[in-house]
Amino acid sequence: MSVKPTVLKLGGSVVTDKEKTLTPNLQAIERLANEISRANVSHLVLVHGGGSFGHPVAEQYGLAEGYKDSSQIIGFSKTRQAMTKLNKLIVDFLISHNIPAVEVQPSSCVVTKAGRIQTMEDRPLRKMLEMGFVPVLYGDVVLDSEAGFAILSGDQLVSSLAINLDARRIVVGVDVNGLYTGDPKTDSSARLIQHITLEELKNLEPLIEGSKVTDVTGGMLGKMFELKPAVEHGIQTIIVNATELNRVYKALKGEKVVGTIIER
Ligand code: IP8
Repeated sequence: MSVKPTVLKLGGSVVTDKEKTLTPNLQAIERLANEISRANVSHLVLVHGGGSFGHPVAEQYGLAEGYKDSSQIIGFSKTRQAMTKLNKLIVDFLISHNIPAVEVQPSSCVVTKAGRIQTMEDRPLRKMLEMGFVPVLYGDVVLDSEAGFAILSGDQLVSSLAINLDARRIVVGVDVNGLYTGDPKTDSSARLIQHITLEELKNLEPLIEGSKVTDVTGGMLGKMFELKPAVEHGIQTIIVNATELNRVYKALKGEKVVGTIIER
């Protein structure tokens, strides 16, 4: 591809209300559609998380453990449907801001093996980018060659897409300011890391894990695990707070912004 694409991830905690099942955060989606439109990035791929759409249904049917019995089959359909609803909503907002967004359904082009992407038919997606469309993918429940099915996180998808498309930059929009040295909610000495290399991250991991911190950093470490291969590939990755006005806009434009830059 002649122009290197940017991959933007919008976390489920940003685009939905995680406390209320099947509830989108319409205000946030509208604001972000506006920021994405103003940033006017050429060659953009968007990936969003499941939040209160995919996760509760997938959990109800134990889909993360793979196929165990036929009662889960309807759960697969319901999870897919919940994700499609959220995706449609996001795509609608993007289109209303004149962004040529097109849904790309991960479960129709990805097969995983033990939860990791084994194959992905990305030719339509590449052609879409070439033609100026903005493909919109999401964390999804997908078919798995060993487990029957698996939950494919948006983060794994982001990393894999960024590597395969040789992306210029990954922007990860979450509901905290970035990566901290501890849990900022319980540890007043925790500070935001503005810039970190993979080597530095390795040294920091035991410290963070050892401190048994909650979701904020724990979730962030899980993210790091998925994003590492893309960073190793040389793709600059920035984590920003997508619940704050203009952080995603600035990150997309490559402007200075509060957040954590991760580099090789
Ligand atoms: O929110 C998971 O995607 P994530 C999607 O990016 C489902 O982890 C279906 C639970």
